[in-house]
Amino acid sequence: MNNPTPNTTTPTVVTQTEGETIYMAKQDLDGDGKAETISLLGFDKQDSNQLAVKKIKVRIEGDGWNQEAESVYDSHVKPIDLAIVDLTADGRKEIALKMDRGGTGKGNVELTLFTLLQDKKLEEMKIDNNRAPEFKLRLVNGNKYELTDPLTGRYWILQTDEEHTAATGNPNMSGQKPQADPAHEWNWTDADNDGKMELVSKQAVWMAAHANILFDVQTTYKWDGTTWKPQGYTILPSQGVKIVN
Ligand SMILES: [Ca+2]
Ligand SMILES: [Ca+2]
Repeated sequence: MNNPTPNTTTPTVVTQTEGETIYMAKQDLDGDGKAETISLLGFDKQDSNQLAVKKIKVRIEGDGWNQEAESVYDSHVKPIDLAIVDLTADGRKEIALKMDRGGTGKGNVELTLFTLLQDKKLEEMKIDNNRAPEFKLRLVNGNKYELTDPLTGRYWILQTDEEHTAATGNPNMSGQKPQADPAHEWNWTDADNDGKMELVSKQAVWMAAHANILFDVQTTYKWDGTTWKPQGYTILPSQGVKIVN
């Protein structure tokens, strides 16, 4: 095994910043009764005082596993929660990481998922969450608004109190498109009791910069065997806002 290819140029070894171990655990991920070792490594730390990283690597070793997968972020993120849970109901556990991106208002939390494939492979699992809800808002009368999801045609009648109405810049809200912030919360639950987990995100929705948040939109994603697909929305009104229909 020594010097298998003499006379060739010695390959340049690129020294990478060694990742810092953030988390290590032994758990049976693939459901065969034998434990794997799971390591979570962080790269490109912001400074030495806080664990804000720009890249995360998950490594699985033992029980026939020797796999790595990574997730790269465009800004520094802090891991705030890690769960090992079978989200797709296939007997193999996913690794779910909640990452704090900072930000103003209610904050910005990103969910990063890694999944085990049948052939002892590990890969990052993407969430199809690029479509922020494109609601439309129409003044009905006074401080009542009709909120519509153009994709499904579903609508809600929102009523704002006077204080809230002033803060949102009424009457200019009518006909405008509400803005949705990135998710500030991610969770998973078997909401419809079908034995499979759904992912649930919450995003703050507002009309004018520095104005009050009108409501949180809660989006439920279902695993369809290939991807996480948004299934529908729930409106969670802020203080000073009611759903009246
Ligand atoms: Ca195992
Ligand atoms: Ca699974």
